[in-house]
Amino acid sequence: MAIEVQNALQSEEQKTTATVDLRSDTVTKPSPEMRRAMAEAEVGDDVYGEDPTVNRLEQRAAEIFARDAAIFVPSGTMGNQIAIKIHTRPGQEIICEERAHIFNYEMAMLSHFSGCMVRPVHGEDGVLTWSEIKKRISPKIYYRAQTGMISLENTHNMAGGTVYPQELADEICDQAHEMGLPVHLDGARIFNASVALDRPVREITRKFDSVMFCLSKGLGAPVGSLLAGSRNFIEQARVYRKALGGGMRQAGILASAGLIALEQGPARLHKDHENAKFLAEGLATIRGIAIAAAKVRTNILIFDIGGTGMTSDDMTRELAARNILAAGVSSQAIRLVTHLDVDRAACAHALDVIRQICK
Ligand code: TLP
Repeated sequence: MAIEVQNALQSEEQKTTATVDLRSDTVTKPSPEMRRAMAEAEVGDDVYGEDPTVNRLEQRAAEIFARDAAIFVPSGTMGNQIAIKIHTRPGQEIICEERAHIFNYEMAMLSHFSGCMVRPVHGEDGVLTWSEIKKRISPKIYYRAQTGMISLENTHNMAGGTVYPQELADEICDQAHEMGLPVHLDGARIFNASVALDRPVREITRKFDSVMFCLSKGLGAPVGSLLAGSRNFIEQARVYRKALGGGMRQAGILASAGLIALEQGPARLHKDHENAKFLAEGLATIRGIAIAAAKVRTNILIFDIGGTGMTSDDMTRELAARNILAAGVSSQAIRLVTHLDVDRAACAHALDVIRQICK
């Protein structure tokens, strides 16, 4: 067969093969049920507190997390940054793991908006222990910047979706509170942690002063996150959300999809975890790829491709040309995230393509 014809056929085949998007669980599209709910949502002006659907979502989130109150925010970033603003004063330090989202992917907003600095700590698999944190807490001396808060991330995204052992998280909260330090939880994927630990979110988050979680990741909503905490904390959060331009008016259209995500999303996350495990175990058998498959417990996996001789740019480009989308997280590491729009067959296909590319 002439090369041109072969190429044309190949590219035709590529066009017809559905794209498998493993870049993030943020890429999910709203289900038909969500779209219907959005079209029919009862709405009002949420800046006046008059959107019944937003109010219902906030109430349900507060109930599920056993908190006084919760507030709907457009993004996880805004939820985290509002919490940081409330917990700290300018000139203070925030202790978090060195790969934390608040430190690396939130546009240095904790310095810009809250006037704080990060005191990063390395934790094996992204998990901090009190003994490591304790060493980084500033002594109470007037000429040292004071520690303002601690922030943990569960699951830990850039450590590969790792889960906090509950006793470690509890100990950090208890000890920090003894010293008068608040602890925030970046729980963007806390429902994934809850499934992995087989414990309800209210239980695994109860000692934190504030919790942010996302509807728009594994739970499948198109937009939105919630910040939960005490009544006083949420009252302050409302002020800062408005200040940041997050007062969203008839946001019930978004909250209606969020309610479906919150009520129905968690029950299917175990499938994403099984698919991630399947991918990790498959990847571990490919020469040149290194991954600790046994550590993959939720929907994120990060693998090293140093042994293939390719950079992550090379590999993601090769994959994209075959309709598999993956994200490079460093020059030699690639992240895959499973979610409700990729099933087992799609994962098996992605694995085959990666295997071919590595040959
Ligand atoms: N994470 C995104 C990217 O920003 C990296 C992703 O694709 O995983 N906390 C954690 C742990 C997150 O992973 C993210 C988003 C956020 C906060 C921020 O959420 P959004 O994107 O809604 O601002």
